[in-house]
Amino acid sequence: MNCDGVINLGDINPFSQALAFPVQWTMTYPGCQIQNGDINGDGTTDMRDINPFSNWLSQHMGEPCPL
Ligand SMILES: [Ca+2]
Repeated sequence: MNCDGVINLGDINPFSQALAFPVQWTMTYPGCQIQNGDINGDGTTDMRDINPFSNWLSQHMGEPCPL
């Protein structure tokens, strides 16, 4: 969610920011796609992605970001 190319703890705050303040997130991470946070694949990055994000993060920690 911070577009540094790696899945790690550094994505947690940007993910939270994307949910709460998507416009601010877009300005903070220009060029990043907010859809990166659509972990459950329903087409929207929202509160329903929190638990999937947490699970996904723990399963893929340290891996290259797929997006
Ligand atoms: Ca979603």
